[in-house]
Amino acid sequence: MSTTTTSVAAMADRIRAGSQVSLARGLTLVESRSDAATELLAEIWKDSGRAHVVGITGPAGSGKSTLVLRMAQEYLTRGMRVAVLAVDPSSTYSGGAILGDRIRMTELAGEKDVYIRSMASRGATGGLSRAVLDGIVLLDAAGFDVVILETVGVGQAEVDVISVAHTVLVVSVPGLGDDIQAIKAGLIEIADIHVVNKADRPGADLTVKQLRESLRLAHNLASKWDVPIQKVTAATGDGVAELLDETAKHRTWIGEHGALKDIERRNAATRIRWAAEALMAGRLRTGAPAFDAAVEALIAREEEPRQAAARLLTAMAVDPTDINGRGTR
Ligand SMILES: Nc1nc2c(ncn2[C@@H]2O[C@H](COP(=O)(O)OP(=O)(O)OP(=O)(O)O)[C@@H](O)[C@H]2O)c(=O)[nH]1
Ligand SMILES: [Mg+2]
Repeated sequence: MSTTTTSVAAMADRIRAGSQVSLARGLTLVESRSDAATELLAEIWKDSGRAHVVGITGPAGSGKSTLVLRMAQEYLTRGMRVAVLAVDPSSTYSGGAILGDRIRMTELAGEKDVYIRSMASRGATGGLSRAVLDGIVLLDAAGFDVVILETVGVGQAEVDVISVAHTVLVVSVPGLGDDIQAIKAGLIEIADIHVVNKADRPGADLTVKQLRESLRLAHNLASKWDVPIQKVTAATGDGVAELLDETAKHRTWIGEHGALKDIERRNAATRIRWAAEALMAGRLRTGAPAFDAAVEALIAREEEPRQAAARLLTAMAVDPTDINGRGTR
């Protein structure tokens, strides 16, 4: 066993035992997509799969972070451990936004049962959501009952991120114009629960009414889950306990109606596909000896491209250190 392997095993033990310092280090490894991250994930995979993953999305400034903080407080009150992964929409997260999150986070600082972390949504290599998916595995294995993902609902990448969640909350706010932002952003379909935040402002009831109307129009007969619309005021915490009740109800419902298995299958398929693609990308690149040999064989007309590809894929010996997909070897 290499020194790295030994220390990774020790790190996995400390993460399982609830060390936030080790968890933070593990998440940093996962973000850097290092070989050690691949070893850590292999160690810890079997300990994951217990947490309720809750996604929160909605327009910028709709109060998602404030709401997440309130939810975390409420989960604590209920004796549950909660982790938050805030996924920003681009690698250029504004300093102000991070500062804003930090200030609100200090209210929960020092709580051993709460862990809050920001992650860039896209790495330099576009390896975004992989790090987020892997991050969820670490948080899950660390024993958090609930893992909340916060992301701005702006594009497909963010919708992809949020779709790994078991329960998706879509946040709207009153008075941002005639249209409901969730409808404009194409978020109506992905919501398991609609949240109308800033209910202290005028127009909240109108927003609820408009959402109810569009839900009726978009009604999916295949799904029997009746999407609730919950008014909250994250600023004061009003409605947050009810929102947690609805969220728990949804988790129970998907467990009883087979939807949980569907989500797990979809996520497992995504994970395998990504891992396989990363593995192949690492092998099928200029500089990899077998690949370069195949290139020469093609030029010499000794092999046809499909034959060469099939031979390369068949010959692929699985080297787990290639799986992290950095594509640097
Ligand atoms: N009036 C009112 N303001 C709120 C409420 N909840 C949040 N806000 C305010 O809305 C602003 C944005 O809140 P955030 O929690 O940062 O919103 P966000 O959706 O996380 O924003 P981004 O992460 O930048 O997309 C802040 O000034 C909050 O104080 C609420 O219930 N009522
Ligand atoms: Mg936020």
